[in-house]
Amino acid sequence: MRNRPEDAPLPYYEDFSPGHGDLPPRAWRPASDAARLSLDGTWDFRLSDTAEGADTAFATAEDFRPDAAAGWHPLAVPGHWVLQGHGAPAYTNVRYPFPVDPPRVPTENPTGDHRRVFDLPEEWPEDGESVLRFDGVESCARVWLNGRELGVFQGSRLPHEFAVGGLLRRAGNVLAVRVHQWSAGSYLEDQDMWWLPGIFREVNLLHRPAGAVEDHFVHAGFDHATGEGVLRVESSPAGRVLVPELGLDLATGEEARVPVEPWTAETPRLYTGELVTEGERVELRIGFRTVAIEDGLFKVNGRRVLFRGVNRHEFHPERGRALDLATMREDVLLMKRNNINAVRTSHYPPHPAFLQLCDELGLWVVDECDLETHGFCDFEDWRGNPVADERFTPALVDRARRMVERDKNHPSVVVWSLGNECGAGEGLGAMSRWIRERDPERAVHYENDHTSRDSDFYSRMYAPHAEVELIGRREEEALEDPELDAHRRSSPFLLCEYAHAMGNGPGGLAEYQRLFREHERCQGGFVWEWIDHGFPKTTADGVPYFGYGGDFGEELHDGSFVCDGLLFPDRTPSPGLLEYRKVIEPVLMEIDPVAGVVEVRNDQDFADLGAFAFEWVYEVEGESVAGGPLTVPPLGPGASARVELPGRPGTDRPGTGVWTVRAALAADTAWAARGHRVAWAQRAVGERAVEPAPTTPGPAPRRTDEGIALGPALFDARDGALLRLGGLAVPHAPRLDVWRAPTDNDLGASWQDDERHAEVWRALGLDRMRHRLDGVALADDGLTVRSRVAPAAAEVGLATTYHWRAVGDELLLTVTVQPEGPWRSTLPKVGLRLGLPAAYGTVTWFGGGPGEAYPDTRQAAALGRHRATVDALQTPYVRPQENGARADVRWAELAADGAPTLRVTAVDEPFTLTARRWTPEHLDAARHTSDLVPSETVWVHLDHAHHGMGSQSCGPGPLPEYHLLPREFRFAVRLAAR
Ligand code: IPT
Repeated sequence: MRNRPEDAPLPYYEDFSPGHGDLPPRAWRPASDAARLSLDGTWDFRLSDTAEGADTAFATAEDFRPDAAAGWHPLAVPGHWVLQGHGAPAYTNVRYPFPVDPPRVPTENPTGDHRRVFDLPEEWPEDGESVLRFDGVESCARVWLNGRELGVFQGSRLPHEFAVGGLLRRAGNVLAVRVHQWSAGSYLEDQDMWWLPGIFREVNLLHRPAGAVEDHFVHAGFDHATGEGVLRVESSPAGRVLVPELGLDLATGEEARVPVEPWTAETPRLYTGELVTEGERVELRIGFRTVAIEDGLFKVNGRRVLFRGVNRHEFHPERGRALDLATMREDVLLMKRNNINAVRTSHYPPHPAFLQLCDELGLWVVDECDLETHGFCDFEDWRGNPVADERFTPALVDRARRMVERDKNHPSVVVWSLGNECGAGEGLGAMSRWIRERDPERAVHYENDHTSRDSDFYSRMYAPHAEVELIGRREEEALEDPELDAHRRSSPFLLCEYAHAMGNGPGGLAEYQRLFREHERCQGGFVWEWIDHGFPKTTADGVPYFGYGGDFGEELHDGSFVCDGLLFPDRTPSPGLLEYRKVIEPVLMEIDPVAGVVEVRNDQDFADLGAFAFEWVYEVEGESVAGGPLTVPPLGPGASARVELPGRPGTDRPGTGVWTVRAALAADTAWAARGHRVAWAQRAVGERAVEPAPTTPGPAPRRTDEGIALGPALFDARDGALLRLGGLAVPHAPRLDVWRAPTDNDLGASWQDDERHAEVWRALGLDRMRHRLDGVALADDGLTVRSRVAPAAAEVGLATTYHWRAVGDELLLTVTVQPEGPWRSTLPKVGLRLGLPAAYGTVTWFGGGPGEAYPDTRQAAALGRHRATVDALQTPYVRPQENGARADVRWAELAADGAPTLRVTAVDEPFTLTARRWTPEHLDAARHTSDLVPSETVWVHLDHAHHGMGSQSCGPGPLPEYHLLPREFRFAVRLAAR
């Protein structure tokens, strides 16, 4: 550390300004005929603890050699050095991981010196200019080429370019970049994610021939009244615009009107063209569409749009935010295949190639600026907030400008978002004014200033259903200022974040979707968030798991809050994604088995149903009886029709009959193959959906030397516990269970005012219930075991009676639960827990599946016959918690090689089935998946009721109808070992 005189100006990395020396921002282009040299690859790298800990000879000295002995190592660029063995990633959500004193940053400021030597390719032109382009560097860079300093910049996820033509040599160019992890810019980049410094996007050298395109702006509107596209391309310098497919050859600045197919996320029609100037040909991908706020609605091409969106951070478990093209493509394909039609680029402009994929494959994009100052919310009235500090305003406007200029030619981008969670301030106004002036053809979004003064939307995050409904009716509470209130009340409504997908959940998606369909003002939302940001680690014994905040030596961190996505870190879809996919299906179908019809509604905004083929299937007890294609007219958007089903196929197969209708892609598309399922509906018609309790009396229990014998079973004479059923010795007899390993949503977020359920449950002791035996009674109608289940130190309890009867080779177990004392909390669940030997590793069931389902997350579960191993039934939430329940089960069989199969049949009502190799207590104690060690027992849960999931890990808890309140419960199952 060198001494700095007291009165010296602050260094560039503590400067409020965005930097100096670089060129004005301009449009990103998919392709051009100008030469380009990628500088990606292996660079030399050295890490220092402080910003000025090492001298700058690496950048300026002609004879410098990056010696291993002097701490130089190879480093992959693009990449984050903390993911390549130098330092460590760190996670905080709201809090800045350094003292808050803008624009100052800590002396401990990890600084990476990057150096790369390159030659120009043979064919690199001698004439013209050359530009050095950085697509993303976190958080502040100082750049030298061939010993000459080019400038400095801040603004991590934004492009920065320098003119370098005069400095280039044919061979042996030395590019040196000093990157500081912390800068004044860090105060503007307090997004909820890992802090990952480095040159994490490409570095390119771009040739700029004389007369090359400096910048261009494609204006491609769609006049929905005439069906014409309206094209005008601004360019400097001027040139010509060619769109052969439309027969267009016009001058830049000139307007053309031609009949076109419009661009929408559902029909992403792009026209390829070219912009030709004297020195360059630049590819154009033109999508004709017009965005408007009209009649209080956000419209594209004259129609209201419903966003079925997600918030997407850039994340890859090995590469952090240094995403490759294949991963970006995978994200877009996964979104499309899961019926998602919109993405908010939380909370920074993504890699530009991602937007190109959105153009091509069709997603509405809310492009968000690289801005968040959330950490200031912890101080009184957001004291010190950079968006309310005019010294930061130039940097804010610079960020808005870099985003808009870079991304302005993407048809998929329909909304500019100023940033996330910055409270309110004039700096936001300055950004919004700059954007509106430069691009009046898109809408502007900002959420965190609830007056909506700088936004075309009334936008909220995590608003509960009831409030969304109120807003949908334009009946929200008024703002004090009548003018602002009038503006906000006439604005369309968005949930820029909702349904916090952390761990098990989110619950309540279907109910939100209903509100979006009912109220035209509610134009949908963006689930928080797309992917879990978990980094792979291994235990000392070599067991892999995903790490989260606190696993990397951070002194301050926010734990597993960084794992709250619809995808697991390795991009495996979580049950939450499957649920969302079902809830946002583009076709709604409702089967009326009595009338023999299915009501089909096209729930898309633009396309007709022509892309889909429909089919029907009739199954009995999960086995197909008949099926075939279903002819559905190509209904327009919003239209519906009643379509006749064929007559119910005759069959003598006994069991529950189920109609299923499905819509699938009729032909291959760019994002999925023909046959890919987009929607389905089901309806059971069964003669015996669930068996009623048998009424015929069975044999009476009797005491024997071994215990109490009842039909096929033997019970312990002292406590009435089931010991054996037929040939199956039961190691752990069924008994009442109310505990589940709290989910992130059960735990709730620390800032929640509402009751956090798991906290109440644990305080009450529901995780340590004791079972007191009150009596074992034998009677003609069976064996009755009475008990009281209650935790220490509590006056509440559950009087529980198990009544056993023998029916043929089966046992009928009826359980009654009567709450005692002043219960004031909900229950996690009510059900039975029993243990089988570890060999019981396969489960077959007729019920909901194939995946897990809870009361408010059960839309995606289809009634059918499913089969899985016990291991495959587990959902590997990054932080272990309750998971894996199969709902709506009519019967289930647990099988082991060479041992009798246990068959459980639902009586009166279906049950929820869970089987795992550890107990809820083990699950509760585990911090990572690697802590879950299989035991000698397969624990089987036959649950009668569960508390809902909700979304309280950040938003509202389960809706009241999904609260599991103590009351009298009575439920029954039949057990057989065959
Ligand atoms: C909201 C943030 O905008 C988002 O970045 C993320 O942190 C999310 O919450 C939670 O995962 S802010 C929240 C405190 C309302």
